Amino acid sequence: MKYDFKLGVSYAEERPLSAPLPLCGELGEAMRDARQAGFDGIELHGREYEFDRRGIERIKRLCEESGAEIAALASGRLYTQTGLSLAEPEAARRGWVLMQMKKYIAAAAELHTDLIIGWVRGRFAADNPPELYFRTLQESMKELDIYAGDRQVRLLMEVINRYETDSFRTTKETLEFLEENELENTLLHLDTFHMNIEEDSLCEAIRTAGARLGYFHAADNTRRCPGSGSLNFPEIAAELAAVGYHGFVTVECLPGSDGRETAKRAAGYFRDLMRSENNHSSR
Ligand code: LER
Ligand code: MN
Repeated sequence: MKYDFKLGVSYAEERPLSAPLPLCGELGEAMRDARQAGFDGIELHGREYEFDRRGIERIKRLCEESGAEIAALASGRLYTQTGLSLAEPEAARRGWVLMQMKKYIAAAAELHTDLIIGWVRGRFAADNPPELYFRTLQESMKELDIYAGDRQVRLLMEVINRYETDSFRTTKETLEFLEENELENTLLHLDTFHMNIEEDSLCEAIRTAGARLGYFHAADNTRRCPGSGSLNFPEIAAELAAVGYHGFVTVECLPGSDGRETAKRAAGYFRDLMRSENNHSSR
């Protein structure tokens, strides 16, 4: 079976070493490093206000100069830096969050990329019990799904493990939410690190996602560099190919002592894996 994925790597201008972002620092330099290592694109973590006219023009120019695509934009920092989520029980606060999310979506449209919806979903709380949480989140997601669809942007709903979120921890649960709410522009985003904690079988989860799979994060079982641990990436890649996935496989792993080296190793690992399968299947 032919592997036809694009390779991406996660990046933020600044990051704590505990964040699973291999690349950081100046964006143009990170894009050049990513391309040299063998990646097609870079996933950008940032705040919505950074994507103003000037910010977008700069990113476009750097993409052109380096040949890097934007694999996706990530919205998690809106939540981690403000504590506000798409499930805010208070209407004015939720309205503000939606307005910021629309800025991310507008930026994604200009950069021809998609938007990750992960931590910004928020969590249950004493004043936001599950029933209210899901009702509010549904409203938010329906509004953003239409807004994104009108701009040819896809929303990528990341399935995240129980230690970081209260819901959308499995592929099945997340897929049901998308289907029940008829979110036509929202796709599943799987991450091998979270899947290894929550799913009985990683390959079965990929099959469950099937054609609704829109984005994929790769780290090994320890969340270190793919290929360093016990996850079976040849099997995972074969399953991605079997469901017809052609999107980005983005390395979102811990940087270790040298994030650039880690990124290089991860790209090399996936390039070898793809090359050997593609040589084999063309014989
Ligand atoms: C969270 O653990 C995660 O996987 C990220 O993609 C969210 O920023
Ligand atoms: Mn992830």
